[in-house]
Amino acid sequence: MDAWHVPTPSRIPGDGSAPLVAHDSATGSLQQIGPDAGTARFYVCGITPYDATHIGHANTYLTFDLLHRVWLDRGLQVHYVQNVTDVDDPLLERAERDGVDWRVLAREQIALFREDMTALNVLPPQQYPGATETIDEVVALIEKLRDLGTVYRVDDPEYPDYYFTTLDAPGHVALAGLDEQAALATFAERGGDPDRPGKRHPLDALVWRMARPGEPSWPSALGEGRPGWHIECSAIALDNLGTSFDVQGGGSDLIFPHHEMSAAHAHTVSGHPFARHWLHSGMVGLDGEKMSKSKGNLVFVSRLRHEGVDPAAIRLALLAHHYRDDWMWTYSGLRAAVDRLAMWREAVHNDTGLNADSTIAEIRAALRDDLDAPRALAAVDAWAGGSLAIDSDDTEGPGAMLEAVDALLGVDLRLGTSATTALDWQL
Ligand code: 5CA
Ligand code: ZN
Repeated sequence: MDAWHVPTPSRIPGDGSAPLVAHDSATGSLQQIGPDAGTARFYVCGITPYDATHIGHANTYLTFDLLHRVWLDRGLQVHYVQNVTDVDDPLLERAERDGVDWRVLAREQIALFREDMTALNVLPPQQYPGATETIDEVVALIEKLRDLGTVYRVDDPEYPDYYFTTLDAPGHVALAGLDEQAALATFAERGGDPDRPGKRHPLDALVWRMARPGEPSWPSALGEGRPGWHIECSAIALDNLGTSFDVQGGGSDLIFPHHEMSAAHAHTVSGHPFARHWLHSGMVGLDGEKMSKSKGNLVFVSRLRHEGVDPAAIRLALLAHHYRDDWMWTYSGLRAAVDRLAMWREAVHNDTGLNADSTIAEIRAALRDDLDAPRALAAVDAWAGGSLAIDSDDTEGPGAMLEAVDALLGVDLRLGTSATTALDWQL
């Protein structure tokens, strides 16, 4: 399906060649992320289209937008793929609860997500496929895994679903490093079915679910059914990016089982590592708990936008936190971002301004150091404060900083782009 449109930023002057070092979840250490020349390839797990786009989602896609912008600043080509889980149990359950057609729910939520991503100035993926558009690729992948002896059918005469032998598969790597007890508990919490009778091992992952009455299904050589969740991302990434692409990304709630299982499917079938590195963003919460669809403690980007909050302020409120931290959304944080945005705008539109070169170099350095956005923001704060304080003709205009903040941080400092007020209801 179509993604959304945000223009690729123009290259800014100065030296952007330094590599990016970031925390790789697979090794637990800082690693160089991306090649030194050519094309950087990455896959980020997209939404399951209901309750979108909440601030936690936005934080995750913004994290990978920073990665994207650093790669572009290095002069690399970037190949970015994101999926949409447009058929899966949670989506079907929500559609059933609300008495709407699951396809209509998905379509509306994807449209809203596109609007939110555009407003937040998040650069789009080149491919944006849905699970429902990838059925043939999923089926072909499962058939190959079955030929390798790593997929079997559960012993259930009514619904002999297909499962992947996670722990025994040659391409399984313990990405999350969990012991079996912890893995079982997390698997059960995050959509797994450890207790399903007929499985060979409780951690085996569903790859093809046979059709049930009232559920969507597709005819296939495996029988009429629909894809499991993890195999969807393996198939979409392999099909569009090939093997051993630079990064698989998502929120830290996806490390296990989702990323470990997707990687195991793909590695087993190809004999090559799925991704070279895994990056994960922290979880955003509200009132002391992780923001999640199941708890319903959600703050929506679209609601804030409709209340008149400038999307650039939402972006700054998120960038004020390091991407790996877990943190709680607060309206005082949003207020601080609104104030910061106003100060930055005033500084870039001042007739005078400090030379921006060293600040731009510091933004670049901060982002290359494990995507340290708070450090980059502090550098711009210092520049803006200094620029507003001086009264001298011996200065430069605002152009360089305006372009750098747009290209590297994705924050639009042009005047009159949208409202920055209307927060009084919460503050
Ligand atoms: N469709 C799957 C991935 S294939 C999925 O997890 N969808 S989702 O809608 O539940 O989440 C979309 C993305 O937002 C995922 O990368 C997830 O890790 C991230 N995410 C979900 N909740 C939060 C949160 N509270 N804070 C930060 N990121 C979150
Ligand atoms: Zn995924």
